[in-house]
Amino acid sequence: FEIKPSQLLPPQSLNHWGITESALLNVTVQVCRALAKAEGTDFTFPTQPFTAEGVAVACRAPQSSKTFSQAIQNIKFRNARVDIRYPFNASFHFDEEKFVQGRKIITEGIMAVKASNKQENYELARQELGEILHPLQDFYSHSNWVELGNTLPNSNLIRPFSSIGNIADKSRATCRSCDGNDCSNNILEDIISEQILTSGYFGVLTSTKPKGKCSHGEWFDRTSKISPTGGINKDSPSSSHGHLHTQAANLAIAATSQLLEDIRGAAGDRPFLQMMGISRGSSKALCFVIDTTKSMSDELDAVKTLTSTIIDTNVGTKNEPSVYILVTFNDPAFGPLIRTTDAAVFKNVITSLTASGGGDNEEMILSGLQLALTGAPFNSEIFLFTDSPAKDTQLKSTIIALIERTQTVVNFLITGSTVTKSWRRSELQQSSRITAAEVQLYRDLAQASGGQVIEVTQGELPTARGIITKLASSYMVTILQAVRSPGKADSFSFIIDQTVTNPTIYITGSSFTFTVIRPTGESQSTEAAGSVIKGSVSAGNFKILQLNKQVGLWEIKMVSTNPYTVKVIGQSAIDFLFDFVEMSQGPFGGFYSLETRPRAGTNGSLLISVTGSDSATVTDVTLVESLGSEEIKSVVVPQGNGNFLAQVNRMPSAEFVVRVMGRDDTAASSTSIIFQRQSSTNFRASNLTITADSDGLLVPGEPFSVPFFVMTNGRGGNFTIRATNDRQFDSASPTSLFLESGSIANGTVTLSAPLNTPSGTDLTLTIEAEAPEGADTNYVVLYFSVLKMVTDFVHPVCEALHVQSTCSKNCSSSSWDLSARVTDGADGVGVEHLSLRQGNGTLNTSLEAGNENITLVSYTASCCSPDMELLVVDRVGNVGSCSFSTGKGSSAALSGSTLSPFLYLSIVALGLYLQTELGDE
Ligand SMILES: *[C@@H]1O[C@H](CO)[C@@H](O)[C@H](O)[C@H]1NC(C)=O
Ligand SMILES: *[C@@H]1O[C@H](CO)[C@@H](O)[C@H](O)[C@H]1NC(C)=O
Ligand SMILES: *[C@@H]1O[C@H](CO)[C@@H](O)[C@H](O)[C@H]1NC(C)=O
Ligand SMILES: *[C@@H]1O[C@H](CO)[C@@H](O)[C@H](O)[C@H]1NC(C)=O
Ligand SMILES: *[C@@H]1O[C@H](CO)[C@@H](O)[C@H](O)[C@H]1NC(C)=O
Ligand SMILES: *[C@@H]1O[C@H](CO)[C@@H](O)[C@H](O)[C@H]1NC(C)=O
Ligand SMILES: *[C@@H]1O[C@H](CO)[C@@H](O)[C@H](O)[C@H]1NC(C)=O
Ligand SMILES: [Ca+2]
Ligand SMILES: [Ca+2]
Ligand SMILES: [Ca+2]
Repeated sequence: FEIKPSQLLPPQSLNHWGITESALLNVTVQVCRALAKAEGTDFTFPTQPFTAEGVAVACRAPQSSKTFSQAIQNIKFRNARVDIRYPFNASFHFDEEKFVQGRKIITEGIMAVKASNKQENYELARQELGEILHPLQDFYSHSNWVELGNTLPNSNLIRPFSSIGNIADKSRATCRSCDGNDCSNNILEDIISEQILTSGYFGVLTSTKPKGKCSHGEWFDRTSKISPTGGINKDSPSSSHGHLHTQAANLAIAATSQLLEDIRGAAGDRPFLQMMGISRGSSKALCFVIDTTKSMSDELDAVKTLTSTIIDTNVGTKNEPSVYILVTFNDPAFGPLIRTTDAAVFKNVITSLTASGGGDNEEMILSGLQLALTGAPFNSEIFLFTDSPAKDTQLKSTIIALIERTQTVVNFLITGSTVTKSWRRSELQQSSRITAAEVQLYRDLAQASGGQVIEVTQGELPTARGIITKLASSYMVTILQAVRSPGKADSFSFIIDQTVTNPTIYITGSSFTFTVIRPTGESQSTEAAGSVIKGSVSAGNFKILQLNKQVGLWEIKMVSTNPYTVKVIGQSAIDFLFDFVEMSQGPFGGFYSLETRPRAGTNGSLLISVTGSDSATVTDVTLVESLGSEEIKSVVVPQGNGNFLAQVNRMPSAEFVVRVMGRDDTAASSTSIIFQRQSSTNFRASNLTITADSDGLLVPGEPFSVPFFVMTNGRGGNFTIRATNDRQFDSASPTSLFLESGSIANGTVTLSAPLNTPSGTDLTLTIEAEAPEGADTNYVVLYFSVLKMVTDFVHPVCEALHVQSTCSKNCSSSSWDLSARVTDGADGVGVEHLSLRQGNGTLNTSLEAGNENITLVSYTASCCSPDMELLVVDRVGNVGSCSFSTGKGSSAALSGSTLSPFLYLSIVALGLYLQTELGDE
């Protein structure tokens, strides 16, 4: 299928984006419906066609619509990237009869997705998932599966070691030349009648096509110009076999749904939804990075109280974090990252923290922060507590790269700084350990991320609770954010729209005055409650002003000679997400999202999606210089499905933020909503280009190479290279590369994971290139998954031992029960979990005495629930399913081996339905 945007394709054309989105929305709806049923709550299907917003609402998780959209977007980008990265590798597209090789990519990838989900590395799971959906979908477009008359997907593409079909011999002719432009009859009759599977050859070299084989077809494919001419692809309605495009696309959607069902079976419903960015409470993670060195003894108690209170306040509410994350750091130790969805577990971890060690005054702060940035979901809000300067300042540029890449916000809560010292001289005399110059590092990092540096005394720490709770709450949106360093008088305007609640201004700095002017013209310069300001909180270097809501254009005037930051936030469902994208120069066109800084001094594009409203549109996208007032406007082109491409003639030369203006003409409101939102993250462009291949899986104990390329449009010279990974795995790479302006240099990072690294572990590798004298830097951030060789590809099986039923005509007065054995076979890795997919009876499991490889299952249900389906997953994620039933209307009492003819046992695995009559057991 195509990866070009759908507006460049003929009408009714489905591309990889649309196919992927349909299946993701479809399966997510199925999962939410099943969960609602299991929980006994109502479920209303969203209206067709499904949208992320509609599905999030049906899943009772409207607050997750942004993270859900983002998950879908990531998977789609990763899918499309396959055409950009490997346009000519036939295995990734099921071209050239590479069926076995294509299937291998899919089945290995499925194992990686399952292993990543098991470790709750959802970001990585999405990446892997996108990559394998591409070949899976291409099978239906590039092979003759549809022409063979198949109306169901080929389930064996997601199962290793099964028959994909009757694959044509290398020497067997499969096509004849097309009749002019008419290719509808070019597959040979014997191929069709004998149900032989083939696929088209594709490439710029005609010599790659063996005699008599079909071609892919269309302009880029030279092989289709030699006999047999023409092609068989169904990529779009105008392709050689375009008349079968819709059928192929629908099969691709069904096949994608089937693969997702398999992932769901292995993960379980809730974790599957988490992979999709949908959680019950808030869509946000709560992420703390805490200094546990001795000097924190006093503060640590305050930090514990603070964090415990935040956890308690939010448990069970809409603001309950989707996941809790903690990284502690000391010196020289830091980490590990602790990640849990269980508030009680998290609180225990926090309350058991103790302060000790650390030696000198400087601590491993950035190392701890690096772990948090790589382990937290994208767009998280991190809170770092310390009283010390950083020892590992060499990580600064790596941290900035990770901030830009993940669009995560980092907030520092600093006790014992000189700012607070001047406030409470006596109290801090003995505990002051951090100078203004040292705090500057934190300011730089916070500023890059759009976060705050809050300097307070230990006694003021509880005041920070409100800030944390607010920043980590659902629906929090940034409306404006600006920094002036050095400080100067300036004014900032912003729009508060109808959807925004609790509009609030955060100011950090010292010795400033402000004036806030609301749309109707009243102004206020004091923080006491008044007509403009509803209330305020101040402590240390920060001030929070809560505004009396009024819709329209506001202004804040600041006067200060010291550096300051102004941030306007509020709560609203309407928000946006975006990626820097480039158009591929490859054969298939299409966007790809940058894993690096965008190019400086040239044109650039951003793909923007509005979230939280199906009717909202983007009207203006502006790149605003962070420290100054330069603004670069873009041309906005709608792409359909709530996506907008914003193109600028030139990327800003200084740091910038992305400001989006839009409107929403909802039926509910007579006036349209005009809204303003802004990225928290500050971005930079670069004259350096750095690319790296980020594919493949890391096998523990085996060296893994990551080749990378660096190019500069700026001055040449010796460029510093830094390759950092967040797991402290052994790694080797060049430390510098010589580059002439306009030339390309290459290097390789070699990594190796220790033998005992568990499958599903994620590894984040940041490769940075820095121009001479630090004039410019660029980076590429790569995510890898560790996967031990999987040898067990067989799902567990069930065997019914005993079924007994007293079912009578009146089902509610009778019940049935079942006992069964479940095993993963002698060579299997063992059963990991069992769950009920269908049936509302009671399930009990135990291990057979003396044989831990056998799980005994007993199940009792009312005769009104005559069917049950058991899902059985082994330790590497192979999913088996067994269905049992008493049969409707069956009234015979059953016992022992006298089984009702209605009773059957079936084993369904990965879509293959195998039904076995038990009557003759
Ligand atoms: C295509 O990709 C597969 C899987 O990564 C790889 O094993 C194979 O060597 C590649 N083929 C070519 C021709 O590069
Ligand atoms: C939607 O997903 C379900 C499984 O979750 C699958 O049975 C069904 O075929 C899918 N629908 C389409 C249109 O692919
Ligand atoms: C950017 O400029 C190049 C030429 O310099 C042009 O080929 C390309 O189409 C432009 N891209 C966009 C998105 O305008
Ligand atoms: C890129 O190079 C141009 C000219 O060589 C220079 O003016 C500009 O500052 C550089 N940009 C960055 C981000 O280094
Ligand atoms: C770059 O480094 C190499 C070796 O470290 C050195 O020989 C060379 O002179 C350097 N070139 C420049 C332009 O600094
Ligand atoms: C990498 O650079 C070396 C020279 O340093 C060159 O021989 C090699 O071909 C380059 N590799 C690639 C893949 O471009
Ligand atoms: C069926 O059984 C239930 C429970 O024993 C009883 O309440 C109900 O009246 C019975 N219904 C009929 C139609 O016999
Ligand atoms: Ca310390
Ligand atoms: Ca220390
Ligand atoms: Ca197994």
